[in-house]
Amino acid sequence: MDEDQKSILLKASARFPIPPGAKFSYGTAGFRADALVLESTVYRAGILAALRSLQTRSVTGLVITASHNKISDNGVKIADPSGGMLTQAWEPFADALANAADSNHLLQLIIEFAKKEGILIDGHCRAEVLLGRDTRPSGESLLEAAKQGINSIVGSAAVDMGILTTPQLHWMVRARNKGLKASERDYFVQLSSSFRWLMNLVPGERKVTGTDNKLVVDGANGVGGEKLECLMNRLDGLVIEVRNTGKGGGILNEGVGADYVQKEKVVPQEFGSNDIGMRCASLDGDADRLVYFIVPSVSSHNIVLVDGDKILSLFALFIKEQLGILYKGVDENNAYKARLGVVQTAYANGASTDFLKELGLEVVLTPTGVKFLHEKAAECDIGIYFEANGHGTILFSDSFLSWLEKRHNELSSMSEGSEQQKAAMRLLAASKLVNQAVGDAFSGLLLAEAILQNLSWSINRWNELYQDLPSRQLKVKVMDRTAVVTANAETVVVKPSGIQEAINAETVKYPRGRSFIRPSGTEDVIRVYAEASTQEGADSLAHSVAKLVEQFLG
Ligand code: NG1
Ligand code: ZN
Repeated sequence: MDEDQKSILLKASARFPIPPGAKFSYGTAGFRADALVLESTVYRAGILAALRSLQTRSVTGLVITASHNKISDNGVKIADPSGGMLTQAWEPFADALANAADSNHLLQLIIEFAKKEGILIDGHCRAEVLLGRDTRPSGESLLEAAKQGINSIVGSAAVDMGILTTPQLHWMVRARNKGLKASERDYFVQLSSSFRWLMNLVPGERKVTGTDNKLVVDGANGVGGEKLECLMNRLDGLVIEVRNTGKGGGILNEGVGADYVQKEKVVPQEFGSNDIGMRCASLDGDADRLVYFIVPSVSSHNIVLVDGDKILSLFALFIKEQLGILYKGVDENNAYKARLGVVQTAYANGASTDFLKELGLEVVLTPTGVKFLHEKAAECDIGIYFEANGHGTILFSDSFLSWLEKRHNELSSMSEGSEQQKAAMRLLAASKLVNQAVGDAFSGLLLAEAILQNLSWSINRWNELYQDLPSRQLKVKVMDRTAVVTANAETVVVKPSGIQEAINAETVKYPRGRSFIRPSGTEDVIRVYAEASTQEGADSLAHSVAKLVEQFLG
């Protein structure tokens, strides 16, 4: 690194001192904290995104969002050249950068890391980072900090893509590195055209009109609400009414949004008796999560939740059915043996895992955080992953897609209009519709809608795929959440010693009881999950386990 570069870094970073006593961790999905303490972290994340771009000679991304967290929080995460999350190998460096005590330490860290990773910071190689942010009021100034971080590495360009959903930014990074069109308009065109393609394959007698093609969406008063309004104008065969767009004075994620609906299982604001029986859905604050719900009656504030597990089950069922049609009568030796797999976390409802296994699917559990699920799903030809909270997508391998395209062309010339050819088309259209960079509430929503219409299913029929086991989630504030260490995809606590045995002793008291604890990666709490054959049982088990957490860690 030459002297000019050193002095640029020292001068610029001095403008973003780390707040006294602060400790940052890259966590489940990037850095998150109260927006007031985040400037230095975002500035440093800008440097990191530029270095990753230099190393890979590809475009990277940086998004300013705190997703489902409260409006006063914010966060920053990096998109790798694939469009997925930052490679886990760089997370320790991200932590070290964010916590460097001053400009000199920061410079030293960068020099050492660049040497170790073989990154040439000489001003000759170009780096490019795409930037996006959600609608939080703190977003604009934090984005400025990110730009200054990127510009502190000579030869780097920060390209501000404006206000975007998190999945839009990831999609753009992926598209840019694949040499494809990557504007916001291109994103909307890809989603709406592949949706139209799938809808054109709905059997004639099943085409629905009227209220059945209407969906009411809770936009969480965030970026998703306003972007969905742009997307819906391009859609045929689906009427969307968006509420909680953020324009009506509601507050981001407050009494609204996918996290609130999934965790509290109650009607979000602006929904009520007029929506009884309607197909409703909620996005989270940056539109990478999606859950569906039904308002069952006037008397109750509770909803019937159709969560990420049920979205995954619907997708798995549909893909399996289409593959079955496609392979019918095909000589086994000539068919491409596509490996279809599903990935969940310990938060998946036990009834969903049973259902998927009964379908004959391979189910894998990973720790919480889509970076882990995505990695596992990518090992399959068709890998479907979802967290119960509605974050997930479907990944198609390149080799499967090239076989599918070839097969589709053969079928089109031999038996145009046959069921097999249509199945190939549906799978191709689905692969173009789903966001293969990260989970995306919009592409998930369009695929769910198209599948429901292809199957001619109501949301009630979908909900009846299986009955969720009653569950309860609680949070416990403790002195030091890092004192809890887990293993086996977070299903077992190995530290502090003795607590797992105590949890087991509680769990066996409940029919179909299951419970686990883990430290949150995005909030300063220990999360408790419990499941049992009755709601009273799940509640009581969760409270007993929460007490154990207080006893062992309080
Ligand atoms: P933490 O706070 O680590 O539990 C939460 C979600 C994750 C994931 C991240 C990122 C739950 C129980 N946890 O993580 O699944 O979505 O946020 O947004 O929903
Ligand atoms: Zn989110």
